[in-house]
Amino acid sequence: MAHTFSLIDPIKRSLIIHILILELVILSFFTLSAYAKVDNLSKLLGVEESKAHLYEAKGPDWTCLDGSATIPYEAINDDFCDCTDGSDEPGTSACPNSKFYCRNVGHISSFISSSRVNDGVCEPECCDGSDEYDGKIKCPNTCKETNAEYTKKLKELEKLRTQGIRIRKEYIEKGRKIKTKNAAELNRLEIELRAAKIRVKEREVALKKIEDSKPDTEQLAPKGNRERMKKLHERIIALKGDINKLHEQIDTLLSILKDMKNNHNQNYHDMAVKTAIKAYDEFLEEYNKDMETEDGDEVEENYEDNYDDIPDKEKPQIEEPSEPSYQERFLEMLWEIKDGVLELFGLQDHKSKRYHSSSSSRDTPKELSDARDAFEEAEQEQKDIENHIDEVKSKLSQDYGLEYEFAALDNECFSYDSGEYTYSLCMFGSATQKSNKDHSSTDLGNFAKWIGAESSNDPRYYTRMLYEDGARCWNGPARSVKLYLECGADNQILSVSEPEKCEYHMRMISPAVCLDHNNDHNNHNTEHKHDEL
Ligand code: MAN
Repeated sequence: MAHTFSLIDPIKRSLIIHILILELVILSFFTLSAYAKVDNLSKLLGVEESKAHLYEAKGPDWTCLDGSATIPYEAINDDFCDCTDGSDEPGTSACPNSKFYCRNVGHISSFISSSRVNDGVCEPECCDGSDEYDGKIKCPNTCKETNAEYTKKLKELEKLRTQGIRIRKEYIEKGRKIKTKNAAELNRLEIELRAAKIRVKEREVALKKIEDSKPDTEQLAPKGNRERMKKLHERIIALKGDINKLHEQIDTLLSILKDMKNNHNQNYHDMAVKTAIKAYDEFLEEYNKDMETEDGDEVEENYEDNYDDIPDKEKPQIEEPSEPSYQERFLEMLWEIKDGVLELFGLQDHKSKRYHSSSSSRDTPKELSDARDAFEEAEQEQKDIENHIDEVKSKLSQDYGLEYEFAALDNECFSYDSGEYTYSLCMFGSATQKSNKDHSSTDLGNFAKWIGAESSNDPRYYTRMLYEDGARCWNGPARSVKLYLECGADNQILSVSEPEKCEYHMRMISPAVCLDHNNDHNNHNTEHKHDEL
């Protein structure tokens, strides 16, 4: 090689030497500037643009952003955690609490936990691939594609929002009509109520007049006895049906308690469970004894027959009821047990209709009984109107949202199948959880209030509903539901979870919450808001 080189003429040789020197100078210049660049970059690795100035070298030392320590400037991003806030290691995974910033040029920048830096996984949040820079794997820059997909999704969402806004306007219109209709209905009912009250008064006077003109003895005509017997007979058959139903319900409750006794966790010394099992054992002993002797107390089968077919002499004699009979007391007791047990298990949503002996079917002459019926009918009419008025008033006082948009959804029910349960929720009504296995239903509560924000002037106020006072949880609170509403083109429950025992969260989309931000009209201070009727 040296030999070959020596053969080149001196001018050419000197030219080659100059070129080589020049190349060396250029190369070392670029190498040095690249080093400087890498070095500078490495200090800024994982730092967001707005905080870059905090990482500028202002001397040999650098102070952690929380002031917890002063370290050599070189120690930034040296893969060793020096600051308690992790601010010295924004670009490495050395500090457990620091965040790595992905610039994601061409898409939206984001942060990931620094522990995910150089972990061998291309994080989807870092479409620029900057989270994996140690060379172990290569993450391609997908920001262009990610952004195109994101923009497409945004457009679809925007389309749904536009649809939602349009439907919400329809809801508002519907709400306005419902409000007007209810107000008119209330007016009409109040007029009807005045007329009904007059009718009651009139019929009361007419009845009194007839009652005053009849001697007491006439009020118990023998011919009425047959009627009364017939009614009693029908009543006994109905009561027998009630008894059978109660037996079935007692059997259901006993099987629930039996399951609890057999399947409860014996290692978990829950006093409430132990007490319940003890009470169950005691009850069972008494109950079995009662059941053995019960056969004799059965209502005779021939009561099922048509009363008119029973020969007169076999018909029981009528006596005026004084003290409640054994049967009445027994039934009363059974109803109380049933109410108590159902209440204990949170299954009681309304008080059962109790058996009450009635004296309204006294034997009366036709004129008197007609007058009494007419009076009772008028009284019932008045009560019905009053109940109807209460219903309409409660609807009129319901908070149906910023622009009455939720009135259109009043009593609309939606459900969601989670696999184990089917959840149902009726707007402004009740929520339930139904087992997909045994179809037993659990009350999750009734609508109580809006809880999206402190004040109803805040637009978020009408984005969250609370349903409460559901069936009590075993050793826990009464069940309740928080319904989170998001804008969507239709009404749909998207998910149900139970983050705390017996406290359920439902996510739902609805056009009712699609506010048109370009239109001030549906911002908080609207003219329609809560105008009193
Ligand atoms: C039932 C359901 C559950 C709830 C438990 C509490 O199984 O209502 O959602 O967690 O009761 O015991």
